Amino acid sequence: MRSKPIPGPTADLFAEDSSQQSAGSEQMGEQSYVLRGYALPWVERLLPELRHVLAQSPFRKMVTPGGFTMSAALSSCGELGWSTDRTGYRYTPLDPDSQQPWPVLPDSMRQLAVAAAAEAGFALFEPDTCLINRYVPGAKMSLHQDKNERDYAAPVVSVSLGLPAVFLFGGHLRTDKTQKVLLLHGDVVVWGGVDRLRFHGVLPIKEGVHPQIGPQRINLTFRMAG
Ligand SMILES: O=C(O)CCC(=O)C(=O)O
Repeated sequence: MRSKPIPGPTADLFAEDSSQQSAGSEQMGEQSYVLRGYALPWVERLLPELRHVLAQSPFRKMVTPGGFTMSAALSSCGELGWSTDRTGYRYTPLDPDSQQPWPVLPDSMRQLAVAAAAEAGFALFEPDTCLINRYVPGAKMSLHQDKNERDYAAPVVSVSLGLPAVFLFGGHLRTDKTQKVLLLHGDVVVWGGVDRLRFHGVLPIKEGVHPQIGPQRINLTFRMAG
């Protein structure tokens, strides 16, 4: 894939106008890419399906094993869903709130994730879970590694909708230097292979209102967990 390097740390990450979404890809690491605007052609089909998912398994606040309430609200769909409480992080086939299976992963969402993974060099990606994160202004995600999946052969595919975010992409140690990557509505980040376990996170979301998504950012993170 032909890609541009990520803009340097001196770039003004919030200076861009989200209406000027560019196409193309940027390489963050040996096997990690930002696919600019890649989700845009799917959004119109995807949003009603996402609303349907959230009507079945609404967003909820979760507590980490350390006792902190996450600032992002979460839900899931697919054969497995991710959750956390005081006893640990886990994937389960049932939504712990309803004790019903998580909503089915909608076709549009699955197709988008499979196509984005292939675009980034990961053919045959078959996600069995999509974690849905909702960030209101001020919400963030601390640096972490995605390690609850059974094996790390499959990549992580992460779709940004709504308000802009600054994504932090670090190394294999929490203390490694992070790249700051501005993610706009429709951008997709894919990381896998040698980059699969790199620390990542999201800086607090700035105030704003997105014309389609409102005063929030929704992130869809597809994984093969089981
Ligand atoms: O919201 C994002 O862009 C990243 C989400 C994330 O890191 C995660 O769900 O593990």
